[in-house]
Amino acid sequence: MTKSADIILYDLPSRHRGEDHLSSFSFNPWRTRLVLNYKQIPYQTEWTEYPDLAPKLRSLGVPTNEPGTAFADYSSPTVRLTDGTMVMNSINIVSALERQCPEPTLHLDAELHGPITEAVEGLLWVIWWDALASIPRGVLTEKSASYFAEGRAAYFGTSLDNLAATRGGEKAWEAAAAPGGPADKLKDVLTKHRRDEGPFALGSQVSYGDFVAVGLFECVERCHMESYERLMGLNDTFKTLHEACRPWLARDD
Ligand SMILES: N[C@@H](CCC(=O)N[C@@H](CS)C(=O)NCC(=O)O)C(=O)O
Repeated sequence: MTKSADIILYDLPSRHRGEDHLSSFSFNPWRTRLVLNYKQIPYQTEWTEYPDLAPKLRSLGVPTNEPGTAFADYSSPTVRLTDGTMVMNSINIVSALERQCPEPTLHLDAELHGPITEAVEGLLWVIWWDALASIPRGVLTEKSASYFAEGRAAYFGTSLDNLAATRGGEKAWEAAAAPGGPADKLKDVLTKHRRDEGPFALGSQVSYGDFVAVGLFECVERCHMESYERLMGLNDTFKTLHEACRPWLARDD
């Protein structure tokens, strides 16, 4: 294995900030990028279009994802550590980075990322449809757009526009806001473990679980502003947490 000075992050490019400024958008890669930015670990981004992920990562010797753990056999985020080791899947990556660079810690031992991931995914699959439909149009480069639209349509059995029409809009936001529903569940898990005052799930200390939630907030903001405003409107905790993490969202490329 060849050593390299910096970690390499294989991330999916967005053109939503302009064709000449490719930037990160997708919620899973954002989890890893937040960790790298927070820990101030030197890294380079290798933009990898959706159709290029599998051939590139396969050629680098990465074993495929365990069935059911990702959208495809090969996924972003994947990183190449400085010793040449390739690590795929955001939870494996944060575990490796915590071992390699323990300070400042992201408190994986508090084990909040599991319940927060569950609550984030519970909310995501209610509110995601309008943002999802906008991704091939306003976010992805031409190379990824048709791959993404066709792949997701095959997976869901219908077009992204039809998903937005049937599952998106007002009824999605009503379902998200129902008492005891997905937004309440996420708010609960983001607040009930606080050890002291502060915007984070642990209170004043940021932990990896916060980055799981903020990955979603940042992704929705970058894909579909109207959905982002509605998402933030579901609970004040969400906006407070997102704003508290802005320093680690600044580097997006
Ligand atoms: N559980 C994985 C999920 C990764 C995942 O599914 N990433 C998506 C992008 S957000 C992906 O790379 N999809 C590839 C594809 O759809 O072909 C993780 O946390 O890293």
